Amino acid sequence: MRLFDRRLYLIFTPSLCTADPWQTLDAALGAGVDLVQWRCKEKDRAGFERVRETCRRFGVPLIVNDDVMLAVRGRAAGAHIGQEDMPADAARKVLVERCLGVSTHVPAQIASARAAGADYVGFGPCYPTTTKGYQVGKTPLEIEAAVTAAHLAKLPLFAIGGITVAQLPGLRAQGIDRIAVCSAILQSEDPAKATAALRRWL
Ligand code: TZP
Ligand code: MG
Repeated sequence: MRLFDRRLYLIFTPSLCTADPWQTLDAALGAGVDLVQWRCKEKDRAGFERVRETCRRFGVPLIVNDDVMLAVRGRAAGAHIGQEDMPADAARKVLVERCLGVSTHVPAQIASARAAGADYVGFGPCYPTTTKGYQVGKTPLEIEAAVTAAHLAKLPLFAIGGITVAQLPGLRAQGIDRIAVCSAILQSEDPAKATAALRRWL
């Protein structure tokens, strides 16, 4: 699946939501989130089906974090894996035509993800974030090198990690036009307003 037109990726993690997760998801989708990842470390089939139904209602693709088999059996648009998860080439074989996303942390991993059959990459953490306990982000030069690597690999790149609207001018200047976020939306007092504020830059 081609994701070149997707810009604002919500890593939907119910346990991180300040308010009701389902109201938060509805608000975010209504305000411009155009790609959603189901990231839930416990097995929650009912939650998965609810997020799938919600995404379908908004016409937005759903990607499953880590669980490649759930993505296939649950007829999601695809799966997202990290460097420590199932190898990307093995995930590619299981997913067949479904979308494969890979987390990358250094530019060299972007070409490897492409070689393994990834459809897009996440790159980060761009900024320190308590969400995953990263204390150090990337330098502007590292971000620009990742943008170049993604361009050469012809892969969409989503910047991730500690991204708020305050970083968007700088990120745009470094060539970033896609972002993935958790807390900027899930922990906002007004998720629709937060989403719209991010969306204005993308
Ligand atoms: N992968 C790299 S950083 C990160 C993930 C899942 C956390 C993103 O969350 P936030 O709250 O947008 O920093
Ligand atoms: Mg993972």
